[in-house]
Amino acid sequence: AVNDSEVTPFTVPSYACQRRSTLENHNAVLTDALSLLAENAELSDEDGRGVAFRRAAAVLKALPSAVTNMSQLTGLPCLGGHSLRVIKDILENGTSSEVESTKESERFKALKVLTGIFGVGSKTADRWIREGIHNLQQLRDSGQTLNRAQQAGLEHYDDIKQPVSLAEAEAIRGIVGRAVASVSPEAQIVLTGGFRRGKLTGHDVDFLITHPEEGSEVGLMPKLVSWLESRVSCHLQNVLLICDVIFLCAFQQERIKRCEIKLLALRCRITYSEQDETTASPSTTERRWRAVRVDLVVSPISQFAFALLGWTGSKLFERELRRWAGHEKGMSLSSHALYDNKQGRYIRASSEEEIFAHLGLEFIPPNERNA
Ligand code: TTP
Ligand code: MN
Ligand code: MN
Ligand code: MN
Repeated sequence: AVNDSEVTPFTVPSYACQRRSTLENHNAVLTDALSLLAENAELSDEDGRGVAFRRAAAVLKALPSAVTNMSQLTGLPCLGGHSLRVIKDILENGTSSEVESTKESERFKALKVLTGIFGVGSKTADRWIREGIHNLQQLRDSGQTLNRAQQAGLEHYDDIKQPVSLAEAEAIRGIVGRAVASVSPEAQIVLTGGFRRGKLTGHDVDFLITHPEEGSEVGLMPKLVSWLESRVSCHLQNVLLICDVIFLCAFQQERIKRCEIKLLALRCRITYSEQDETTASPSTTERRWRAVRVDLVVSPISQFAFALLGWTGSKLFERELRRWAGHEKGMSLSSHALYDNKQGRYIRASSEEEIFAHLGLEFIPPNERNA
């Protein structure tokens, strides 16, 4: 047994954007538990509590080794009483009774299933639960009016739930890239979100599109979506991808900010033709059709660096960057701009590195933003 006096407490800076968080996590049991409580709080519209659990989990993710003793946590930031009780419970008993009872609660299970439908948020799910709807079958039988997004979300529920692999993301990158090139040859496209941070799976595929000439990005999104809607098929290296847009939701055009966002799902059939090494003849692995969630963002080049930083995530890393900017630097950071509140002016930046420098932060590369 380790004597308390021999334990060296860990130290980490208090903002997640000051830390390097890789995908390696030595405290997954603890962070899974805290993340579940965060999710439950968020689904119950208790965002403050949700963030507190997310911050606590992020501190544990940043530790260089597994926590074995509560005294190692002395002086660490963002660990409130509630999070510490959960950690203590797990270190002492192997599980946390609060986490276990939350996981098993009918309400949590129903909220998870219902908000898993694209286009259904916690408010709608809560209303349905109060009307006795706890699962997809009860929803189908209830005669509730669903909007188009929700209907499609319900229809493709299993596909949308299934994680997207890196290979699928790259195949979709190929087809969206071809679509972009054909509607605007000079436009550029980058993969953002979790895949840019080095994750091997995701719940969707996120793309950011821009044009080197300011203003030439205007009108690109509708053309791009029409191209995708026209049910195209194309061969890209060893991948045949047939896609059409099966639903297009939550269209958001921020006119003033000159940035367009579309959340959609593509129906994809990805056929990998691999050279069979033993027989030297091509063998084909065909996948069935599936729906994949895709987020498309078009940004003017003047905002590109801010959009790239804002859409790479993680969500907590982004939140912490904005908190740092506001609380420590008197600045407002968004996916469009950085504003200096004291000087009353916008600060330009053409790369992520420049934004970190303006914020007085050491540059953290995407694969270390997995807070
Ligand atoms: P997500 O796609 O939700 O998350 P992810 O890619 O990190 O994880 P997963 O692999 O599960 O898909 O969000 C990607 C980033 O986009 C994240 O940093 C949050 C950010 N974002 C929005 O989701 N909505 C917005 O309106 C803006 C401006 C940014
Ligand atoms: Mn994503
Ligand atoms: Mn996610
Ligand atoms: Mn996304």
